[in-house]
Amino acid sequence: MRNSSEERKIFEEQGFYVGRGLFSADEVAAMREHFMDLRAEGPKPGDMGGDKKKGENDPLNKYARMINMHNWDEKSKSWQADERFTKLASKLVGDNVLLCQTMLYFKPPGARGQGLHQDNQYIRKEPIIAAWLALDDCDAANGQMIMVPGSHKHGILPVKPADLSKSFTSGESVIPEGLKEVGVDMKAGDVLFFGGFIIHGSYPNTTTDRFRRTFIVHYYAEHTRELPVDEKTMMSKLAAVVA
Ligand SMILES: O=C(O)CCC(=O)C(=O)O
Repeated sequence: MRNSSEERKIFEEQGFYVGRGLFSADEVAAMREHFMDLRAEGPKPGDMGGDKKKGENDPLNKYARMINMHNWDEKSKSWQADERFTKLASKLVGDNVLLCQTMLYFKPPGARGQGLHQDNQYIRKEPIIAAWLALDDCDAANGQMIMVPGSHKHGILPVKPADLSKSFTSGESVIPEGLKEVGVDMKAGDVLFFGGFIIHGSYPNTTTDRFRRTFIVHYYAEHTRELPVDEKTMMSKLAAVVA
């Protein structure tokens, strides 16, 4: 096992850190079952899904992304506070962490991914840190996470429209020249930690039979500050910027 200064060095250098095997097979199986049951109950507050016009042809209409489940689901409320997330997140960010949001991506076979972005293009507080728990094994075929190492050293970057045939969200980040995308293979139970400035996202799930489910918690560092308003770097202003 690495000590905390090695973990932090890796996080600061590449912009992310993968904690391997932090959750057991039984724990992730219980989470998968719980969230599939919740999804089967019907719509939940804040669902973000597919293209309604496409009906059953867009799998995200049936498996919309859930957000802020901790507000109405006791298990999510308890899982987001798990010390395997909070202790490592605190070490990596160098401060105590406070809950920002919870999310659950189902990413069923055939689903689109999410255009590459910086979380700070959505959440205008810095620093923040995400803990992304793989509930299934993830690889290129089922739409693993894509990271752009080193992009976190470029500050907040401009946004542009995403390719909606590949992304269920409408914006993506401009990627600084010379930086390369890397896919992160993960096993169910691994946790990917990443900060608000690193460019990341995912491509479609091209399999016919494998979900790529993930439970994601974003935390604020206690010393977090507001990022200044700057329309060209804000996803919420994208329509205005491109209009
Ligand atoms: O899971 C994905 O495909 C993208 C997740 C993401 O962008 C995030 O958690 O900030």
